[in-house]
Amino acid sequence: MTSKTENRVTTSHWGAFRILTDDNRIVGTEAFAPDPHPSAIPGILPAAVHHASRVARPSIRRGWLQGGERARELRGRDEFVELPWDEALDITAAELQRVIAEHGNGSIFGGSYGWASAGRFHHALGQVHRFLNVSGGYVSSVASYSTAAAQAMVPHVFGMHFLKFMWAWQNAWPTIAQHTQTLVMFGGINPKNSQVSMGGVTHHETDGWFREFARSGMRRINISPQSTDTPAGADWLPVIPGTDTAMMLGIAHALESEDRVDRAFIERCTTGYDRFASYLLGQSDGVAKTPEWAAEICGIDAESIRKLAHTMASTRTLITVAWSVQRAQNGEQPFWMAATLAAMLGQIGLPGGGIGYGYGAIGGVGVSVKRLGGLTFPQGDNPVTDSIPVARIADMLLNPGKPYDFNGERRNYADIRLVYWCGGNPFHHHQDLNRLQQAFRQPETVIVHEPWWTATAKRADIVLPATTPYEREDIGRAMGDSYLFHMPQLIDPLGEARDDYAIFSELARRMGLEQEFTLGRSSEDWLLHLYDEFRQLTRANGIDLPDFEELRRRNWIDLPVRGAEFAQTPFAEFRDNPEAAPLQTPSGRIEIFSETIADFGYDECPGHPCWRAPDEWLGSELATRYPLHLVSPQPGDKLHSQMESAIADQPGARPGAIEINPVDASARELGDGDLVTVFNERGACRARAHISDDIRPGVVSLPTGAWFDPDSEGTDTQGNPNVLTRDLGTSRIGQGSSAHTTLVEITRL
Ligand SMILES: Nc1nc2c(c(=O)[nH]1)N[C@H]1C(S)=C(S)[C@@H](COP(=O)(O)OP(=O)(O)OC[C@H]3O[C@@H](n4cnc5c(=O)[nH]c(N)nc54)[C@H](O)[C@@H]3O)O[C@H]1N2
Ligand SMILES: Nc1nc2c(c(=O)[nH]1)N[C@H]1C(S)=C(S)[C@@H](COP(=O)(O)OP(=O)(O)OC[C@H]3O[C@@H](n4cnc5c(=O)[nH]c(N)nc54)[C@H](O)[C@@H]3O)O[C@H]1N2
Ligand SMILES: [Mo]
Repeated sequence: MTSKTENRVTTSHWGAFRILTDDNRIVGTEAFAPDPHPSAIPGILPAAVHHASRVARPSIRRGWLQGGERARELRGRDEFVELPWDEALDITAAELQRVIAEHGNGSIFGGSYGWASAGRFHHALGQVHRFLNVSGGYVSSVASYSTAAAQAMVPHVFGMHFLKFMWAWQNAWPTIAQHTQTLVMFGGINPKNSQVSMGGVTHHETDGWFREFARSGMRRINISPQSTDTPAGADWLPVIPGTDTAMMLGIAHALESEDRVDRAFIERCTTGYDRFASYLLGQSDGVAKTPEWAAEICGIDAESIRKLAHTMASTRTLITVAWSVQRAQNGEQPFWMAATLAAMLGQIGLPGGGIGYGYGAIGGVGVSVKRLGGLTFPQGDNPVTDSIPVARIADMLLNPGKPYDFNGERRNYADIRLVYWCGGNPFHHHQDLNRLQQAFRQPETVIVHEPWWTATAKRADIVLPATTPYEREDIGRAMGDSYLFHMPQLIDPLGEARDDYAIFSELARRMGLEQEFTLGRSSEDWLLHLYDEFRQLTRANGIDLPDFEELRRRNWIDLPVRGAEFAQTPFAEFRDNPEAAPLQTPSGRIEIFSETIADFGYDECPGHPCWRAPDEWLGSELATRYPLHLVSPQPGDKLHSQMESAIADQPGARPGAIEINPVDASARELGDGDLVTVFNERGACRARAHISDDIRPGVVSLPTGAWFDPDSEGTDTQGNPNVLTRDLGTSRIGQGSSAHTTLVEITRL
């Protein structure tokens, strides 16, 4: 590396930006000119990349080096010994070999969930999975914290993978702008979240589209505990968290009892409506799900529910549901019920009508691009077939061998001896962190690659310092985006940091697997190889790309794959002729009743969508002790826990701000900015009160993102909501994270 580079553009999960360097340091960032609404997130980058919290050298925990059962108890409290790379790699490779020899590859957990960083080759998860695959395999994890309940439920209802639905079967923004008259948003469409997309979003479009919707007079209805969940100007129906399904049932009842259901669509394109209707009308359980019934539960009055039903039935309506709504106990239900409601309106398959999931959750959803695929680092095959639903990590570590149910299957948790994490921060992302801390004391060894001393790195045994994207060369390219980026190396690696690929290549060599892992390729060889494959793919699509040297020179290329001409109307063919273009469900139609699900025999989820009161919500017994519902959305100023140490340095930033309604604040004699303790039976954290009318009474909001850092009493000092959230699966269908099902109390410090 030369000590000075020209200022080049790179990309990230939060979009492209220009990096200014001086003397091997990142000194600033600038917006990428073609982006109409660039994210402010890169502003923190210079401070974060060079922060004192970077892992400087390979580090191994003293108690682990000394060995012995009881040393595990010290995990998280012990000190680390810095070692030269060669020694640390020898120790790591030998430990992997020992565990494999003594317990088999089925005792290694390599699910390693997390967002890591953008870049197609140096993607930490792809790297660790390929490495563990060539080493004989690992217990993996399926689905995501984002959408596990949806990933289990949507295939039962629509006969396709949720990710396929999300990327290829949704109305694009231009279609919505042209045709939708009423946009009904459960959980909102949040511009703070659409800053981000996996692998990047170059044109931040959401705000622009919402300005357009406002200009055209589209009705926008934000059904959410926070008014800020949708760009300003929408009507706000401040629903009680966890009760969307009840509200949807109230709307459905109004449609059914006033004969506004599209019977022809129901007849032609769905199955099982009658059995659902018998529940809706109370014939099967004696409770009619009237708007009045719903109002009692969801906190939105019956008149508003009826009015909304009329509007939806008389205008082109798109119902959207945010992912957050399914990150709750029985989170499968609002996704199923919203589909049922859309089917009752009969607009599925019409442009700008029907149902959509996850608009705004990430920036790429709704963008009209031709999706090309390609540029994937091959992970190989995993000889171990065992996996867990991703959010069941603590359950698995605490309960080896124990049976559990998942989407109709009975499985048993593996007996895990070694955990390998690369590109994620479970002590930020998992629920009930005190429980996770116990769980992380179970395995014999925890290995982490990290650029920073995160809460997870601090709770590992072996910590290997990884580079950030600015310290290596890569290619950037994302779903829902038209751009291709060369991501140049801008500075030398910090400290002794190495690329994940370099670390795994060295471990593979020590384990006699170098050729299998690298295929004899250097990083640069891989980049050339992946790019070459991509060029062939684009050529087959009529797009000629320059060679890699030229891509390096140009820095970025906007591929001709974005524009209104790539927008499609999802389900149009199916709607026209369901016999000729059936869905891949057992019935070939939208399943309002699913025999498959009914046969699972789960009482929390019969064969049709239903309302089941969660264990924790404002209507539950527990609310007498913990009367505030905690929602824990994504942070607006960053991505999850990334670059947290630099954020935490900013005056007043930590502990994080918890939003609270003036009514609840005054009942607790809280002033704006007061330091508070937020607590329940699972744990406690500090926070700073932020009093606001933008949140409904009875609900408080504390974003994720802080690094868990408990004081001697166990109270997290930074404001990480996950010391409070519950660690139970959404249901036996999805077994997803139910972070939003959480009650708390707040006191002034
Ligand atoms: N309460 C509550 N909790 C939640 C949620 C919620 O709504 N409420 N949301 C959940 C969701 S949807 C998600 S996706 C998760 C997000 O949780 P995570 O994806 O675990 O969060 P990140 O902070 O993005 O973690 C990525 C880590 O990878 C590291 N990293 C970056 N680049 C590299 C690299 O090149 N190599 C290596 N080795 N490491 C790298 C970063 O420093 C960071 O520590 O949180 C979940 N947790
Ligand atoms: N800036 C930024 N953007 C991000 C991320 C980030 O870390 N930073 N993370 C990305 C990731 S990984 C994901 S998965 C997505 C997540 O995208 P989402 O899941 O859509 O977003 P959240 O921010 O978790 O929650 C959005 C809102 O849902 C509301 N909500 C909570 N519970 C309920 C409920 O029961 N009913 C209703 N109606 N509303 C409810 C809350 O008021 C909350 O503000 O965001 C992505 N975008
Ligand atoms: Mo996510």
